[in-house]
Amino acid sequence: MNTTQQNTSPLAKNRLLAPTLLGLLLATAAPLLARTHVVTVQDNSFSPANIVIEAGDTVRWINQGPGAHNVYAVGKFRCANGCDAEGGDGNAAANNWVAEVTFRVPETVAYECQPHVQFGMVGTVVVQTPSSGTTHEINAQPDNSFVPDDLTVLAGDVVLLQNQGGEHNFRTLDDSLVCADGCEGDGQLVDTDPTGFQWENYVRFYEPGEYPYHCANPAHTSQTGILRVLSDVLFASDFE
Ligand SMILES: [Cu+2]
Repeated sequence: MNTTQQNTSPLAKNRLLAPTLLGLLLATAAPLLARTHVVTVQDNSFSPANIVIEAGDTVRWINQGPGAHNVYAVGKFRCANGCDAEGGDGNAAANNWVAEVTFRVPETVAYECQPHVQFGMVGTVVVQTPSSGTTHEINAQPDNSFVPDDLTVLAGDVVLLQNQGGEHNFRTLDDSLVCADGCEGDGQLVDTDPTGFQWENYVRFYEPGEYPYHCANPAHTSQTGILRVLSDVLFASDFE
């Protein structure tokens, strides 16, 4: 999914800048890049066992064994060599697997390693409402529209996609982002088909570009919109 994971691409734009300015930009951009949080998995604990993130962030578990471990949250995800929800193998395994789950909703998620829960191998992910950067909203409406249907944000900003009523989803033209009750590619059990559930998803957009989107409900063919993500280093072109 190219909307949340390409954290390194903004750096490429900075390559030609003077070192001092580059350092300044990197220092400024650093909080926007720290959107993947690493948890080490090792006999028989998670480290850190409790992690606080913002909705839209990703947790990456890295298994260092040597026992066979996995990460499992009832009704949400089960991952080791990939996540079950996406055709991966969530069975506990001893190899050096790396698994990622993205969280879209403020909530506290408790998880465990299935074979070692009785040894206290448990953890929590505390997902908070995003407070860094600016948060915008796109609302799927009961009248089968999106409000606003033309939104401009800066790279690094958050957009709260939410359903205010009616059977909707949110789907970009290039399928890079498909969301309803969760978003595709998050590693979680999600339902991305149009639904009347009052879904909400926080999405942080890193990649500048234009993202036309629509609701995939066949009865809502005119329910469309466009999201424009501007580079947050526009002035960099003056130095190249
Ligand atoms: Cu719709």
